[in-house]
Amino acid sequence: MKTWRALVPTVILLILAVPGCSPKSPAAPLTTDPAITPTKKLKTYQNLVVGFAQIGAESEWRTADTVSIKQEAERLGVELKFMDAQQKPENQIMALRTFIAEKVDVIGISPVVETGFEEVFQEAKAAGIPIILVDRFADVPSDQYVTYLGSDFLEEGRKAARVMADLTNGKANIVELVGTIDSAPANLRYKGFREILSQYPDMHIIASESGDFTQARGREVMKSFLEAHGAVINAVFAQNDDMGMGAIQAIEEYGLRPGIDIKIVSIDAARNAFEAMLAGKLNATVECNPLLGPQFFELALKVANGEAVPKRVPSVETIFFPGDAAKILPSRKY
Ligand code: GYE
Repeated sequence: MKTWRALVPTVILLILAVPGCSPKSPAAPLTTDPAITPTKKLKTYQNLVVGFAQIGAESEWRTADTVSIKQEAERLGVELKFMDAQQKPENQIMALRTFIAEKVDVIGISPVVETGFEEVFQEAKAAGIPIILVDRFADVPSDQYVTYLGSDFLEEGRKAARVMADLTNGKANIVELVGTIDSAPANLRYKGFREILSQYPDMHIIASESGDFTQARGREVMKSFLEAHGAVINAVFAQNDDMGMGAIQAIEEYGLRPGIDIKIVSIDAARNAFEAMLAGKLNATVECNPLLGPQFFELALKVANGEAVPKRVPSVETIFFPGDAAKILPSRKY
């Protein structure tokens, strides 16, 4: 910093010495030669300021996502203003207003829910600050964000249903633990799951309720499902691993064997899911990659420099089964 400051007078003198750059030469001819046209200085990671409005710490997935974003900012030397909204959209709106007032270069946000962000996104647009949607989508006009980086939630729901059909031979009374109401992953996993299920006349969703993507709520909701339907239930679709873990607890407390009496498929593929698969209590987990830090900052730098980026950047995902768990768990980062 000190060295940089010490250089400032020299830099100014040099600029003034360049013909045509002096503020005292208004009559300097315009030129199109890129070599001598003064251009806006390109941003680098070292002088990039990024505001990130995170959802909270509701799941293992989220914790891994936060670590990935913070670690990558540190590795690259990006100044990161990180805000945890504790699962409240109104906190994210406040965070965005703070980032706008602070004139950050780029804003990243994982919107808790899909709706309610238009006004504040418009404010960012008016201030000339580009927004990158990370992980979750927001239902806003497409000119209010530059790109959306994240998973294909619809396909994850379809994958979960296909696996469930295999596990139950196409005959199932399924209970569903839905994620946060009005969130992009809950909406799309719900839809994708049903899309495939419609091809199986003997697979029925007998109950569906939100467990808000947390283990504690997943356990409570599963308990109430068991109280209402008992052993009629032979399958659980948990829209994330944490709710799946909650379901496992509730099933054991009810006196049934998770993974055997009741098949369970969840989404995320976090460590807790691998451990549960090794213990024979979870039958499959569909991957949803939370390690979005590297892709996010690469996009942020491009966007800050006005480079074109695709409107949609997907993350690569697969499905894991108990047979893969022992091999994969030791190297699993989340
Ligand atoms: O599946 C869940 C988390 O938005 C994809 O949010 C994410 C979801 C993830 O709480 O565990």
